[in-house]
Amino acid sequence: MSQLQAKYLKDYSAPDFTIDHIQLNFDLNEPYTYVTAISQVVKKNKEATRLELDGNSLELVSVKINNNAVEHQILNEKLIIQTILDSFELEIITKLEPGKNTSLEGLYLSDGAYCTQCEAEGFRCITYYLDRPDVLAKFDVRIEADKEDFPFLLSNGNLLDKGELNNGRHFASWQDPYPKPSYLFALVAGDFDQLKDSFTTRSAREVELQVFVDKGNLNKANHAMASLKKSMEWDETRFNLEYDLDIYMIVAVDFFNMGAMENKGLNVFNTKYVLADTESATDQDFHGIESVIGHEYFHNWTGNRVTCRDWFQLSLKEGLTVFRDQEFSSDVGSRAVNRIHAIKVVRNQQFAEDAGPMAHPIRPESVIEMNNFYTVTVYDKGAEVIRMMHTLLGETKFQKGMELYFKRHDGQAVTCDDFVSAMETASGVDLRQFRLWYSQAGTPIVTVSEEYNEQTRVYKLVLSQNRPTVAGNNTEAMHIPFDIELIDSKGNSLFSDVLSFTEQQQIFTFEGIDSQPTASLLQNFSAPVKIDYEYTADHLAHLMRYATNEVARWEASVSLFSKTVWGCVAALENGQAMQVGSLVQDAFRGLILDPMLDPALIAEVMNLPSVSELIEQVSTVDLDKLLLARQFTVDELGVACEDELNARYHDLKDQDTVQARALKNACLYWLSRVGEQYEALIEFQFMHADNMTDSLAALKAASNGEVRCYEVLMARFEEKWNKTPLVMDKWFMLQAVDKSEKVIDSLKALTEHAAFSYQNPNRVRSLLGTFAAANIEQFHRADGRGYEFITETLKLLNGVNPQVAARIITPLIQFSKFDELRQAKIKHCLQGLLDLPNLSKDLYEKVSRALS
Ligand code: B3K
Ligand code: ZN
Repeated sequence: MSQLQAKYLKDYSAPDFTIDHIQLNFDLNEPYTYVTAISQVVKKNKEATRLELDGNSLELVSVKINNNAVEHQILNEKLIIQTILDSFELEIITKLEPGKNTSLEGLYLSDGAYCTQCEAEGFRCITYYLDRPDVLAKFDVRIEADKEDFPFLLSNGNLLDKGELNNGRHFASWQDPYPKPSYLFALVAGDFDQLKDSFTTRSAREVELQVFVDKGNLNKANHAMASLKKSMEWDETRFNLEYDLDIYMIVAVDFFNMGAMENKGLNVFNTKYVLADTESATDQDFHGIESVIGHEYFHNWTGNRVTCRDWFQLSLKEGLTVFRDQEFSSDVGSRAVNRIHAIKVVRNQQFAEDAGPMAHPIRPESVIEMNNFYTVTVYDKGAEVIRMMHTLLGETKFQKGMELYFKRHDGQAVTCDDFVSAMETASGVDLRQFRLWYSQAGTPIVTVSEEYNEQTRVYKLVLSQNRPTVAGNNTEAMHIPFDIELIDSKGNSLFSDVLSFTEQQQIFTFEGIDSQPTASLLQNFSAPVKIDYEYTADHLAHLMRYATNEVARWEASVSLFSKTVWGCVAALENGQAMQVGSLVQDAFRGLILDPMLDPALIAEVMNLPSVSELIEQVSTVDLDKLLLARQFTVDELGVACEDELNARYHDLKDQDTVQARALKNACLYWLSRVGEQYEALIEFQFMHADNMTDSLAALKAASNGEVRCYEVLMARFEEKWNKTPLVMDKWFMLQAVDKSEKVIDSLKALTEHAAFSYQNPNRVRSLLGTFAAANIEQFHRADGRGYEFITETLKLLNGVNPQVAARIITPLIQFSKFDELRQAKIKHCLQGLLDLPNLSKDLYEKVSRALS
């Protein structure tokens, strides 16, 4: 039971002992692998006599201190040794069964290759250790394995030695010169295709670059390699940061719990974020690869060179590194489109987390299972917090802050507060109040009202802030950078700047304003808050046309669409007919044909807020009415804009750019429901597509329009791709969002599909995760079968892979906005999980929080 107890940030204390060097020897064998760990332990607290080493599901073979067997005990998975020595050599031998490890944490086999995942606390599944990020040691690693099956033996740092052994075995020795916490350790052993290249840093050091992929996939590794080189160059130019080892390796594996892992010099990646060619991967996949490769690379400084003191500080590295990867994508691509994507993640997923049982500040204060805190709050809201500092300081001072941060803390394990202090000292900007963003959870709501006086020509904006109480600590007013533009009736910009909103209520006065202006509020999503302001449709249409900021124009369209949908919901409630006014139709018509706008941005606007995005805007929802109202609005707009959609589609159809494809396919999607006549267009695009972006878009349109050829196209697609797992994931995802009643039965049948496996996280997320997260209609069906189906899945996954289970459960615990009947059905399912005799900590933490 003690395993299920929370740990608290306030209880942090520095370790009594540290380890400054470890020699790790792996004797890789099936079914048993032996690991010998020889650590140099140093006592830090003179009073301490009890060394407690973390472990998890380990079989201990032996323990020695200075080469002598030593008395020890194992208590709650920890190895405990009493000692009076100030420093000593500790040798521990453990015995592992990687082939049986389906949790994909620690050492496991992925398709016949050994690999590791240690963050957050997976190293303790390999050996007993001080498995905490503030213990930094130099690692030497020696790997032995069969040469034929495992020709590549990889670990962190530089290769020191390799050679042949008896019985067809061989070895390799690696040395990482940079002290690191155990979570950054990695080992890979397997047979791969290898893509090699090199990068010359700006101080003229030659770095060897290697990407390892499953045999036969070499031609799909080029984009990953190009992305790596782009990232290295960008970090030098924008952040003045150079790579620090002679070699950088990326290994792609198909069995992986998340996107990728930034192990020092040896990143391990989910194949999804490495493998791509135009035939099998979409433009979006290409973009995702570039951004994740960038993210992991950027961790080398923000995460590895300077790491976290404890796991509560996770946002120190993740928020900052997400900010860096977002800036990278924006500098090398469209800033507006990238910003819109980031805003959507925060609004739809992070706000939902804030409103649910797992709400936590970006620096959490209590944790049961650390893996549960790799969240949109820590990552994406964390990045918004860094972005706000960037807004308040400006690029130059922000970079000075970064420089000071590295100067002070290179080689250390530090806190979020250390980061803010560096920013503060270097810039001279007072960030005392700003620090509340690290400790207060929940989404602040900014209520906006305005006053205009024609006589005095004074316009006033009154802002007040409300903070939801999460864990009773959100009592202080926060520092909110509030970006606005004031626009006159002719569309001229009158004022544009970031207001520093720091009080509970604050009035901002603008003089010399000739007529009532239209305000564009919280431009660029300058803070992760919600706005409470009654926009009129005219106001929004004006902003859609005239706001200087592209993101603000997108924002206005989102609000206009949402307002229309909610208007339809109200009509349904009052027994009136739903209506989509001509103003809205005209606004969208104008937009589709706008020759001045980046087509990708228009596509973004046409990607209308989903049901879950709409739910985020209200505190309770009548789901059935919302579904009807949204579909009605979408269909009306499609019919109203048919000519424009059709024209734009044909205009773009032969253009070979990412932007053109994005808009063309957005048009096809809208047209798919306009009438049967578009079935042929969809089918034609599918049959003639020479790239995955277009074929998948045709399938999505076919599914959305419920056209007759859908099943035939899906069958063709399956036939063509059934041996390519990443493409089958796309097919599984389409199956999962099928809105028809029979979907649950189909999904059950698909779990028997040859390409599906409960042990593979990508497959599970595509088929089952997508159903829970994106098929609102069927997951939330009134009879509760959607909940039951996912609960059954979770019971199964609880034993196979708790981390994956704990990700998939998210939509099931975010129920507070739904009606009582649905809530009761969900709670019943959650109770069933809580009653499981062997419920993992991962699920326990989420389920118990949801039910309490
Ligand atoms: N740091 C890893 C995530 C580890 C998740 C552990 N459950 C990838 C990343 O954020 O770059
Ligand atoms: Zn990261």
